[in-house]
Amino acid sequence: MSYKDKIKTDLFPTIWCPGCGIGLIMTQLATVMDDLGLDKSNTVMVTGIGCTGRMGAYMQFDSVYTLHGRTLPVAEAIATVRPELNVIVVSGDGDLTSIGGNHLLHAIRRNPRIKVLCNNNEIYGLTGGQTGPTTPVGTKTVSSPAGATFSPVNLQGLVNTNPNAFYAKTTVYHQGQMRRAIKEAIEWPGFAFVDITSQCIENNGRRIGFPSANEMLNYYKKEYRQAPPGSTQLANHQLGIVKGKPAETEPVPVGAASGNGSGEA
Ligand SMILES: Cc1ncc(C[n+]2csc(CCOP(=O)(O)OP(=O)(O)O)c2C)c(N)n1
Ligand code: SF4
Ligand SMILES: [Mg+2]
Repeated sequence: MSYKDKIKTDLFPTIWCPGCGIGLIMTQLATVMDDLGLDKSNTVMVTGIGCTGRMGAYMQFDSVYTLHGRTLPVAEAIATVRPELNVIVVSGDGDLTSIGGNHLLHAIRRNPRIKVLCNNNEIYGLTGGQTGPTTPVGTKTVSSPAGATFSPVNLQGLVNTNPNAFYAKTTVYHQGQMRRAIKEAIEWPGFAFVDITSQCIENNGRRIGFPSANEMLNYYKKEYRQAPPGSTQLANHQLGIVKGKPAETEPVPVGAASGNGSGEA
């Protein structure tokens, strides 16, 4: 088997712009799925709206293409009723942290056994490059021509509010590290979040001065550094994995313990 068997190459070329980072994420995800023996019988994907959300259509898995921002409750529902399945969410930074931000807070709190790959291009890519909650202060966008004003959300801090959760930071330049982060996330016995910095060359990169995707990738190469082994917190532009303490029991499916809705008195 090869990672290519996980991808519908017959649908190529994809709708993604040449030089977009999303394809690099798909390739590494497919490679890990191949290594771990993930296939249609044991895995389902859930994607959101945005350029990133189209990944589900290009992979050889059953997938749910949810409403904007609604990947996490859909994924939690699947993980609850089909606990034997691997549930993998692939979603944009806007989808997960803006319109889906409330779901993100509560998914982190409940520690469901779902794995989230966040394509963090620091922008709303599909809709033309508007400022989102991950856009760094000062970045010029179509909706903030003088530069984004507000501090971006701290994804690591949010995820680590649950001491059992898993957070990894990687970039599309660091392919080997990204692959390890995705693999460990899939193997983690609870909620795992992989925060992948990647380039939206068309609706972000060129506007902020990168002539091509190659320059953006070189920027990631230059700026990002591996965190020292055993780091429990990653500084800005540090790559690594911060693992909480695995939950002692498999996370209880949401709603299973209380009997709510069972109809019993
Ligand atoms: C309810 C709703 N509001 C707004 C939109 C418009 N919309 C589509 S994609 C998107 C943002 C996508 O950004 P992100 O999740 O970062 O994905 P990217 O395109 O960058 O991969 C927005 C606002 C929508 N489809 N539905
Ligand atoms: S608009 Fe940006 S995120 Fe969307 S496909 Fe093009 S480069 Fe990728
Ligand atoms: Mg985005």
